[in-house]
Amino acid sequence: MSDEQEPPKPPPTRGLRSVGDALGGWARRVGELVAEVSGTPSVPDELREPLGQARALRLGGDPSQAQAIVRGLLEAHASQPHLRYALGLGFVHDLVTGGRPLRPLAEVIAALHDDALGPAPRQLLQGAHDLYDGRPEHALDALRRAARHLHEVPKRDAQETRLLVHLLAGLAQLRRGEQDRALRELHKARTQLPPELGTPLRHVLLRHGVALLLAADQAVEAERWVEEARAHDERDPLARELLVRVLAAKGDATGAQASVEALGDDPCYDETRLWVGLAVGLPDDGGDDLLTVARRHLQAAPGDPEHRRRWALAELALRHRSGRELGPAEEGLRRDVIQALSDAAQAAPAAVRDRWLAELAHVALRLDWFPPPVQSPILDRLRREEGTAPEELRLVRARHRIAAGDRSHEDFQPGMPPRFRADPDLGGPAGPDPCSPLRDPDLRAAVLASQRALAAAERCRLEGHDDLAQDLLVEALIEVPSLPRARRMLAELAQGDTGTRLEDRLAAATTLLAGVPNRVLGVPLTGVQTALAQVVAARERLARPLTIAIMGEFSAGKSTFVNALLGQTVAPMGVLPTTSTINVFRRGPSGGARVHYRDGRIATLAAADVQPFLHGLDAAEAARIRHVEIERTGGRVGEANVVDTPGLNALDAFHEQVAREFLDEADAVVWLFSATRSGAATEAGMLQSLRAGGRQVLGVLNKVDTLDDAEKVELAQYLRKQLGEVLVEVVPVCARKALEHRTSSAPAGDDPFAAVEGALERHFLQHARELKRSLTARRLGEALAAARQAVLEAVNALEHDADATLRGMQGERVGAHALLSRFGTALEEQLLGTDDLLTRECLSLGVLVAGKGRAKGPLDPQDAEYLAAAFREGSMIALRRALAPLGHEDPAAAQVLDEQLVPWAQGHVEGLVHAGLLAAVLQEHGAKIAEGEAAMRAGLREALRPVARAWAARARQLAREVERARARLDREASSAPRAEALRLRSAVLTAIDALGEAVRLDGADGAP
Ligand SMILES: Nc1nc2c(ncn2[C@@H]2O[C@H](COP(=O)(O)OP(=O)(O)O)[C@@H](O)[C@H]2O)c(=O)[nH]1
Ligand SMILES: [Mg+2]
Repeated sequence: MSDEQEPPKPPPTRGLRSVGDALGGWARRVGELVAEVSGTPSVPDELREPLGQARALRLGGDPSQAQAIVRGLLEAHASQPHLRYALGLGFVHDLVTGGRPLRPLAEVIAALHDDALGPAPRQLLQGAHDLYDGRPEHALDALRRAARHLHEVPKRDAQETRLLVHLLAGLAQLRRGEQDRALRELHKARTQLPPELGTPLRHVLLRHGVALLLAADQAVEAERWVEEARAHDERDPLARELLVRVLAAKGDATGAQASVEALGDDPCYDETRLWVGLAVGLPDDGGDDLLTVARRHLQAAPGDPEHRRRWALAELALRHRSGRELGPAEEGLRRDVIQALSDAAQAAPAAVRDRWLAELAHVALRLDWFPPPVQSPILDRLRREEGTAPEELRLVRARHRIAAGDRSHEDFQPGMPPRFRADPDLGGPAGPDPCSPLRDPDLRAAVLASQRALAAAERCRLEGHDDLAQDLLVEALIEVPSLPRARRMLAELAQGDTGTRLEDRLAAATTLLAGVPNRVLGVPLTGVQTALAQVVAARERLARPLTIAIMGEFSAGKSTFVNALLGQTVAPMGVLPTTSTINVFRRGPSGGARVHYRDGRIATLAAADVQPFLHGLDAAEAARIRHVEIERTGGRVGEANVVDTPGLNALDAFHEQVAREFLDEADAVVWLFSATRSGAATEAGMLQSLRAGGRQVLGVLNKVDTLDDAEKVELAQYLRKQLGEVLVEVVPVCARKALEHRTSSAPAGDDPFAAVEGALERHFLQHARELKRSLTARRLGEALAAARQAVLEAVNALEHDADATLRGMQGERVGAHALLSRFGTALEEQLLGTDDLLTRECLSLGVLVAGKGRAKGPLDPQDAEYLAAAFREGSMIALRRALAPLGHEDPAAAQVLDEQLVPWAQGHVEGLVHAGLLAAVLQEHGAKIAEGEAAMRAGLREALRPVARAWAARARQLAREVERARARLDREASSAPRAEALRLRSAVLTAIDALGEAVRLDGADGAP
C-alpha cells in the first residue's frame, strides 16, 4: 500500500508457525493450535484439498471452474468462512479480468465476519466491490484496512490476498489518475506473483504496469517487465505487442520497426503502430502509412479523447517531418487538431493533467496559434497555481499577453534585452507518453529556446527596440528555421522604409548594400561590393544630363553627323581609324578640353588647342588616350552630352571595352548606317544587344546623296524591315550637306537636318527624364539581382559549412550505447586496478603483515580513516583515467559523465566507506596476504568487482543524456555559420527582395 499507511505490526504467531514448519509431521496439529491461539478457525480436513484445487483453478485463470467447486462445497458447509472467502476471491478474479459479479460479491461480503478470518479478507472484497462500482476512493480506504491486517490472513490465502490488495490498490490509484502511486502498488503486486498464476491476471498487471512505466519514461524497467513475461511464455501475444511499444519508447527504431511488422496487419494493433509511427517512424516499405493508421484509429473510436489525441499527433508529426507545420491554409484540420489535444488535456486525470497541457501548449507554440481551446485551459491552470506549471504554458501566456499589448514583466528577467524566465531542465517525463512530441528532447529544447527568443523579440518590438528584436529573431530562427512569425517579423524589420521615389530607392539600396560586410566567417561577399558600385554609378548618372552616343561603323560619317547635330565643327572628320579617340562633348562655357589618358593622367587643353591636338594625334598617342572630354559652346540639343565614338571595326580590345563603357553610360543611341556600305547584317548583333539593355536606338541612313531617290527609299525600307524591332525610326540624311547648311553664315533653303532633329526631339529629348529614370531603374534592378546572387552564394556556402561541421561530427561518432559500454568496461578495469594501491597501503600501515595475515586487533580508527582516504583517492583516479581519453573522443559524453557520473560515484564511495566496506574486506580477505600479495590482490578485486559493476552500469544508463548533450554541442558548433546564413538570408536577402520588388513594380507602372 502507499506510504501513508502505518508499518505492519509483527505477526504475533510467527514463533509458533516456524516451529510448526520445522516439525514436519507435526505441522498440522500445530497449525490447529496456531489457529486456536490467533482466533482463526482451521480448515476442516475434508475441505483442504478441494479448496486447494479451487485456488489453483482461480489463479490459473479459470475462476468459473473454481467457483463451481466452491459452490459445491458450500452446499455441505454453508457458513464455512474459508469457503465464503474463496467464493469472494473467485468473484474478485472475475472482476479484474472483465466480469461484473458485483451483486453476488456483495452477498459474500455481507455474510463474511471479521472474527472468523480477521478483517483483511472482507476489506479486500469490499475494496474490489467499491472499485468496480466506480468508487476508487472508498476502495482505497478498504484496501488500506485490508493491508493493515494482511498478517492475520491464513497462510494459504496470504499470497493471493496480498497480490490482490496491491493490484486492486494500483488499479484504484490509476482510476484516480495517481500514476506514481498506482505504479508503486503494481510494483508491490509484482513481487507477490504465485508461480502458478495464469495469463489473465498476469496480463492485467503487465498491461497497466508497462503503460505506467512508459508514461513515467522508464522504458528500461518496462523492458524488464516485458522480457520477464516473455521468459514465462515466449509466445505471449500481449508481451510481444508491448515489446514493440517499449522499443519505440527507447528510441530503437530498427527494433521497433522490425517487430511492428512482425505483428502482421491486424487493425487491432493500430494503437501500437501509432506508438511506433509517432516515436520513431513506421517502416517505409509495406504496411499502411502513419496517416492511414491514424485515421483508422480515429474511426475506431471517434469520441475517445485518447484516440483523437493520437490521430491529431499523427497529423502534426507528418507535417513536421516534411519540414512545415500545420498552417492557416488548412484551417479546418488545424482547428480539429487543436480541439482534440485540448479535449484530451481536459479529459486527462487531474494529477497528471500538466503533461497533457504542456503538450497542447507545445503544439500551439509550434503552430503559432492560440485560439480559445488553447488559451482557456492553460490560462486557467496558471491562474490556479503558477509555480509548478510547465514552461510551455507560461510561454503561451506570454505570447498571448504581448499580442494584447500587455507590458507586464513577470515572465521576463529584468534588463535589456529581455530574457524569458526559463525553467531549469530537471529531467523527468515530459508529455503523457512516448507518443508525445515532448518526448523528443531535441524538438522540445528547440521549441522552448526559439519561443523564448521570439517572446523576447516581440517584447522588444513592443518597447520599440527594433535592433534588439532583430537579434532575438535570428536567435529564434537558428533553433527553428521555419518559424513563420519570426521570419515575417524579421522581414518587416529588415525592409525598413524604401520610400516611393527612384532617388529614395537608390539611397536605400546604397545604405543596404554598404551595410553588408566584405566577408562573413571567411566567406567572401565581393559581388555585393560590385553591385554597390553599380548602384552608386547609377545614382550619379541619374543626376547627369542626357547622354546620346553616336555609333556606327568606321567612316559612316559619325563625326560629320556630330558636328551637324551640334552646329559647330568640333569633332575631327575623315581621320584614320588609328588616330581616332572617343570624344565626349559636354555643354560648357570655354570650349576647352580634358584629355583622359589610360594611365589615369588628365591633361587640360585651352579652346584654341583642341582642334590642333585632335588632328595632330598619331596612332601611338591616340592609343594612350582613354577618352577626351570637350566643351561645346553652342546651344543645340540643350544640356545633352554627345559621344562620338570611333568605328566599331577599327578598335583594339581596349578601345572596344571603353566604347562599351560609354555605351553603357549612354541613355540613347544614334546608329549611323552608311549608304555606301551594306553592313546591316554585321551590325545587327550589336544593335540587338543595345536594345536588350533597354536603350532606344535611332537609325540614321547617312550619305544618301550617293543614292538616287528610288534607292534611297528602298534602302530605308530595307533597314526598317530588317531592324524595325531594334530601331525606333530610320531617318535618311546627308550629314555633309547638313553640316554645310548649319555652319554656313548664310544658309540657303530648308535645314536638311530637320528630320533628324525632329526624330531626336520626339524620341529622346522630350522624354529625357523618363529615359534616364527607366534606365536607372533597370540598372538598379540589375545591381540588386547581382547583389542577391552574391548573398545567396554566401548563404549557401555558410549553410554548407554548417552542415559539413555537423556531418563531420556525426560521421566519426560511435553510438552512445556502444561508447558507454566500452567506457564501462574501461572503468571496471581501472577500478579493479586499485587492488594494488590498497594492498600496498595496508602493508605500509601494518594493517596487513606480509607473509602472515592481518595484524591482530580491530582496525585502528586512524588507519581506517587513512585507508578510506586512499580508497576515495584511488577510485577517483580510476574514474578520471577512464574518462581522460573520452575528452578528445567524445566531448559530449565526457561532459555528461563528468557532470553526472563523477558526483554519483563520489557519493557511492562515501556510502561504501560509511557502511564499513574496507573493514569488511580486510576481515574477509586480509588473511590471504599470507599466501602472497597476488592472492591478497585477487581477494580485493573480488570485493571491488560489485562496485566496479555498479559504476559501469550507472555509466551505461547515461546513454540518453549523452545523445542529448551531443545534439546540443553539434547545434552549438554549427550554429555560428548557420546564424550568419540566417542573418543574411532573413535580413539582407529579404531587404534586397523587397527593394527589388518595389523597383520592378515602379517599372511596370511606368512610374514614378
Ligand atoms: N558623300 C557623303 N560623304 C559623307 C557624308 N558624311 C560624311 N561623309 C564623308 O565620309 C567620310 C568619313 O566621315 P567621318 O564623319 O569622319 O566618319 P566617321 O569615321 O564615321 O566619323 C568623310 O570623308 C566625310 O566627308 C555624306 O553625307 N555624304
Ligand atoms: Mg570619326
